[in-house]
Amino acid sequence: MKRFIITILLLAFAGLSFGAENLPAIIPLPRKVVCKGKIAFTLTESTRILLPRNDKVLRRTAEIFVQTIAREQNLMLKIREKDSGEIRLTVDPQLAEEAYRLDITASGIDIRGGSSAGVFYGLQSFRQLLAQYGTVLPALQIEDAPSFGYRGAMLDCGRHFFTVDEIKTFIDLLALHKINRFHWHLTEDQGWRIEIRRYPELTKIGSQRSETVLGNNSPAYDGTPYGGYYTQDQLRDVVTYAAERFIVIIPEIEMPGHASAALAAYPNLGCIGEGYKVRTHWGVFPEVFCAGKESTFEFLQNVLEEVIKLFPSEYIHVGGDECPTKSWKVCPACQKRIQNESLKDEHELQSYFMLRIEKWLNKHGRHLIGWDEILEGGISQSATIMSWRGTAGGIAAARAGNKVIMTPNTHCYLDYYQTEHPQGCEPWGIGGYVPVEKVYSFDPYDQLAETECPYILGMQGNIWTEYIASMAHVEHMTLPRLAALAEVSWSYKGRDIEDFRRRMENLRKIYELCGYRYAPYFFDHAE
Ligand code: TNX
Repeated sequence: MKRFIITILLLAFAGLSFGAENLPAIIPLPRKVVCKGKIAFTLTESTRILLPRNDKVLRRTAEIFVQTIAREQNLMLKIREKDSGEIRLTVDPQLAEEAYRLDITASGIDIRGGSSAGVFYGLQSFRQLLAQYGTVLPALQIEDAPSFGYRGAMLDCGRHFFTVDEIKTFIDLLALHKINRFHWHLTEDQGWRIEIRRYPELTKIGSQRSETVLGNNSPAYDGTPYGGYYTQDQLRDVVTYAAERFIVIIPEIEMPGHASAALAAYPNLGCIGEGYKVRTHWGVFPEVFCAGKESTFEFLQNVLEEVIKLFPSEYIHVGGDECPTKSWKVCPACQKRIQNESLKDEHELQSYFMLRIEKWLNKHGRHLIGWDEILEGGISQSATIMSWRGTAGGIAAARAGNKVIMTPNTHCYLDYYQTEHPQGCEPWGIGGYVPVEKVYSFDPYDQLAETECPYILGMQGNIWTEYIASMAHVEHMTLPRLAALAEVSWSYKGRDIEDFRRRMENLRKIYELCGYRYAPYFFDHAE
C-alpha cells in the first residue's frame, strides 16, 4: 500500500496525465519503481536491441524476447551487436546476480542485469510493461532483485504424462513469473517416465499402465492403456530449453516408496520379488524398494549415474515421502540389515537408505533433496528438506541447521481446489482449498528466529496430477496461483494483496495473449 501511495504522490507532483490506473503493473512486484509519468519512448519496427559483442547467452536471451514480443505485440524487433540500438542489454557485475535495473528515457531503454539471468528478468518486466502500455512507454526507473534464491514449481508427470511441448509450455509459464527452479517429478507408482539406457524395462514396462484415468471419481475407468516417457535426447532438449530461460531442472527419482512402476519392471528390487504392477489408482502402496538387498543400491546408483549426466542441477531430489515400512518388517534381508547396522527400527533403516544414496550423490558432486519424512530416522546436515506436511518439518530442519524449501500443502498445493464449493463448478482437484489469497498470505519465515531464516532457500508450488490429465487442466491449476507464489518468493517484503489484484489484471492480459487457460475465480471475486 505504501509503495502505491508513494507512486501516486510522485505522479501528482509531476502533474502529468498518468492516472492511478496507468501505474506500472508488474508481477512479481519490483523492489523500487519510480514512475516519472510522461511519455518517453515509442517502440517501432525499426527499434533495435543492442547486445555486447560475442555474448552467446545474452544473444539467445534477446532472441527469445524478440519471439515473445513478436507473438504478443505483433512487433518484430531487431538484434544488433554493433553500431547503436534503442533497447540496450548489458551485464553489470556491480549488481547482485539475479538483480536488474530498467530505465526508460527519451533515449531508449536500458536493461542491466547482475548476470544474464538478471537481464532476462528485466526483459520479463519489460514484457509486462508492453502488455500494459503497448509501444508508447512512460519514463520509468526500476530497481529490482528477488527475496529468495529458490523460486520453484513442481509438476508430477508420473500420474499423468505430459508431452515435451507441454513441458515447454509449463516452463514458459514459470519464466513469465521469474520462477527459477522446475522440480520434475519423473517416477511414480503409476508410471516411470525417464529413459534409463541400462534398464530398458523401466520404460518398456514401467511407463505403461492398463487404465487411462486415476481419480476415483474422475470421468471413467475405460480400460484404455495409458503411458509415455521421455527419451534421453528429449530430456537434454528440455534441460537446454529451461536453461535458456534461467530455470534449473531438478529431477526427482522416488525412493524407497512410490516405486511400484520400477518394481513392475524389475521385481527383484522389491522384498517379495514378484507380483508388482504399475498402479492405476492413486494412493500410497505397501510395496517399496528392498532396503536389505545390495542389488537395490547398485540399481539406484546406476540410475542416478545416468540422471546426473542428463541434469546439471546441483540438487537431485530422491523423494523419501510416504514410504510404508510394512514390507521391510517381514523381509528377512531388511531385518538382517537392521541387525547388522545396529539400527533401531524401520525408520532408521530408511535413514540408512537415504544416507547411502546421499553419500553417493555427494561423491559425484551433487546434493540431496528429500521430502520431510526423511527427517524421521535422522538425517545428515547436508541434506535439503522439502517441507510439504505443513511447515513443521521445515522449521525443525532449519533449527537443526539443514537447508529447507517450503512447500506446505496448506498454502502451496496447486492440485487443491481454488473455490470453497467446487463441486460442479471447478475441474477436479484432489480436495482441500487453496485460493490465490491463501497462497499469497504464505510466510516462509513464520515462527523462525532471525538466525534460522537463512536456512530457508525459498518456496515451491506443487502440481500433483492424480486428477489432472490434460495441459488445459494444469494451466487452470497453475494460473493465477503461480503469480501469488512468485510474488511471495520474489517480493517477500513488499506484498499487498489489493495492489496485487490491480496488477494481476495486466498479467491476465499476457495470459490471454499467450492463450493460457487460467482459472477465472480470483478475477470473478474482485470487489
Ligand atoms: C502427497 S506431497 C504426496 C503425493 C500426492 C499428494 C497429493 C508428497 C511428497 N506426496 O504423492 O500426489 O500428496 O496432494
